[in-house]
Amino acid sequence: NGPLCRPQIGKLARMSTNVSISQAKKERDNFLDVLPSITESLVRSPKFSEVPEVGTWLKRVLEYNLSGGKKARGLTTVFAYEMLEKPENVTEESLRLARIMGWCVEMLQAYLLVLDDMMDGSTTRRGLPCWYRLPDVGLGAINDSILIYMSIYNTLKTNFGDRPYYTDILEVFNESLLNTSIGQHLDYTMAHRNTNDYSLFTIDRYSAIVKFKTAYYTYKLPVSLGLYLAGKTNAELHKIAEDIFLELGQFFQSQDDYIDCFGDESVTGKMGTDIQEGKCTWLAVTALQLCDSKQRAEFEECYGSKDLADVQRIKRLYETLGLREIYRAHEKAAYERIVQRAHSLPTTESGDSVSPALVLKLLDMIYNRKN
Ligand code: DMA
Ligand code: MG
Ligand code: MG
Ligand code: MG
Repeated sequence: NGPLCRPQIGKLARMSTNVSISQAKKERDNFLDVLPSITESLVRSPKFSEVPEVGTWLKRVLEYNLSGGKKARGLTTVFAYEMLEKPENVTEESLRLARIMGWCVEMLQAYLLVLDDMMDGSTTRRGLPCWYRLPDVGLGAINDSILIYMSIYNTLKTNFGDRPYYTDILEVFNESLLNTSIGQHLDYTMAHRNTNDYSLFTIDRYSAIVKFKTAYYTYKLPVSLGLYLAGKTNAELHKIAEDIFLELGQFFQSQDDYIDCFGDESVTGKMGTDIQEGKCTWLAVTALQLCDSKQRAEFEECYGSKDLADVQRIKRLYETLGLREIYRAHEKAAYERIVQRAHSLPTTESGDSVSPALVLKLLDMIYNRKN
């Protein structure tokens, strides 16, 4: 067992583990407690009194697609607010609003996942069938995603409509969705090119895809929302946050790619499809960098095939190339780089900055994650 197999990191996480596990559970429970009132308010909208069956349907759509999962993005919103706000302004009421904002990010995530699972040919999500796979849903899932999407804006209007930062938060949601759809377009088209030419599977291309499809809505959005909730509107400050959190988001997606292939389905709750779909993933790009010509030919022959034997051959190739260990080393290096950056964040002209503790907390939340 060399140093690659046993990285001496994650110390930050371990040092405070016992306190933070119960704290994390408490915050998660507090977060979950807010959802029923949000759903109730959406379903009770006068709009549905004419067509109550649609209100009942929306309730089912929201309950199914907002349950399970890590709630990473929703909790990130709450933590960002808590750690960026002046301590004297953090009250039960301000936290309740931050949690509602967190649920709006979770609704954006649910909206994206309903569509993502259709585009990726996925079968399971959070331990259940993907929404579109339910017999009474099917392609109606496309319209259901619109119902989820509109629930974000209804919830924002109800709870934040009279706040001075209302337009800012609408814009940051819109910008995040545009960025995600740019990334999802790149992700989808890279995988559906009907060619065995993998010269486009480069690390630069990969970085662009994951920055757009994941990093913006997973980190930049929640942190920007936390800043707005704390009354911080300075564009320079939002840019400082964006720079560091986009890196964290790219790291997050490389983990997701690893888990898709090497994760335990009973823990991840989703069956991987990246190899079958021919996705431009961290594993595929790294494998192509390491392959000799014979291995490259095998990759070209098997990648993007739904045939189980082909999928197994790609997995064996990944093993032969030592991708598990290389990934561990990548995860360690990415972790250390982000820790270092967190300690040397720039400040705005007025001397404001993002707290390093927030970066470290969010990093520790995902380091070594298995789901
Ligand atoms: C995640 O990509 C990106 C979005 C916008 C949902 P993915 O398809 O790898 O996610 P998952 O592995 O959860 O399906
Ligand atoms: Mg997917
Ligand atoms: Mg996808
Ligand atoms: Mg994935």
